Amino acid sequence: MTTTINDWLETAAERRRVFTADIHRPRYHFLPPDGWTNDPNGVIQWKGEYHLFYQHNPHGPFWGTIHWGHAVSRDLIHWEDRPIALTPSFDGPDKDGCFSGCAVDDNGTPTLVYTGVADDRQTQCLAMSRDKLLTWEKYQGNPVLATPPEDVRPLDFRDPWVWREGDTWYMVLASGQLSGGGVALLYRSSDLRNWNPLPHLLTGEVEMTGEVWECPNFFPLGDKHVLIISVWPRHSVHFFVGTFADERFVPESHGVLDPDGSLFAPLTLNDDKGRQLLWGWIDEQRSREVQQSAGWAGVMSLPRELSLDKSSVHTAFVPELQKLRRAHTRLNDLNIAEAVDVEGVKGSAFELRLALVRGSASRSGLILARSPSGEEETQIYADWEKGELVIDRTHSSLLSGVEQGIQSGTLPSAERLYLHLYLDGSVLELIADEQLTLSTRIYPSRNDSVGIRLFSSGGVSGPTTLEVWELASIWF
Ligand code: DQQ
Repeated sequence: MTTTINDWLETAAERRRVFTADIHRPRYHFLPPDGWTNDPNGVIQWKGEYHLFYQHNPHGPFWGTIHWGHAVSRDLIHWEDRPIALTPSFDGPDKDGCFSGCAVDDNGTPTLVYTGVADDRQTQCLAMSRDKLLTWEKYQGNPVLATPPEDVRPLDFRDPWVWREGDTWYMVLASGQLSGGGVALLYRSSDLRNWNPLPHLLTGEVEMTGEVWECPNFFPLGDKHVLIISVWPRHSVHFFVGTFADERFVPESHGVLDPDGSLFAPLTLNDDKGRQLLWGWIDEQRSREVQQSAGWAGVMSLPRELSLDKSSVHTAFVPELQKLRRAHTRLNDLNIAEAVDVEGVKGSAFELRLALVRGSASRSGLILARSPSGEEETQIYADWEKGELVIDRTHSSLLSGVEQGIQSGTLPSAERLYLHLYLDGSVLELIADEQLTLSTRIYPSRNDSVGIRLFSSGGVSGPTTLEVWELASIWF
């Protein structure tokens, strides 16, 4: 078995090396060696190691023939590939795809709970590992839950989220109500194999949270419970904070994660440090043709830690990421009257922290991935008058077939901005004041689109502190 794994690792490394010169491919985010990925699946800690599974098409960089890929990490940052965990079984209840789900510890047996798709029917299936999560055997009695309730859309019945309380297993599934609006379904079991329905955990209204929900997460955070759902087809992520008692969830507040952003279908894990960690799928923002010629598509977000501030979910990048820091630049007490080049810092794989006071400016912020004469650049700024944090990709790329829109979210403060940002090739993730997260993709065409600037307009912003660290690759 050891030889097999080593062979696999070598092959995976070779497949990764093919992309060494691809300036859009991330260097310190996790993504499969090649092909397609979408949702994170089954994140679990086992004997101290983090296991990340993910929706994967090994046959090409497009959604289809959905498998579960697998990777392992000891430190949350460096990942080692593992062989594919789940492959659709010819003639099985998952013959058309192994859709999203979770991983649980069933009295010492690692167990995946996932949605099998066959002829458009979605049912819930199990797979177990007897060799430390390396290979997976599907349960002979699959599917373990086959029939959706009568009041939901019969072809949307997926993405199990499972946890245990005492001797009882609970499962939340996502669907849409026939009467309109998403729904989180709740089930109970004593053995993971026989499931009984309970009253729906939560229903939504179409206008607010769309028609169909996907990928539910339900977990305690602080003294509350949080339900996270992803909305299809609008691709937005919502959270509800409330109380859970006597198998009933009463939401008290609602918010959006990554408004307008590329992050979707997040999955969380409560790790052995007691942290609720979150990974999401960051999708491509370029045409299928361009994805096809790139040879890869989709990437996992960096891990983030969730916390609760009153009734709001806050997010922060995990401190383990600091391991990747290399060359460091710090600029203190700057007053920014117009555009200022940040000398000596260049690149497309860095971490940046910006603390900025509004002053008299109407807009202030950063320009990244800028070519020397500004043909390509991405602006990230506080529009103080509108109260928005904006990512403007209008001039991010001279290429065709890539999205170039403007994304924005509500500024947490009217007077100051504290920005924590990671750029990694085409992946841009930022968190403002732990409250607003925005994730997006940029695809500059030029190798020299690597400049950084600070700017303000309509007045002077300051004092400003900027710190930038070049970051190491996690692969070679
Ligand atoms: N992706 C999976 C589904 C899930 C959707 C299929 C969310 O299980 O609902 O690839 O992106």
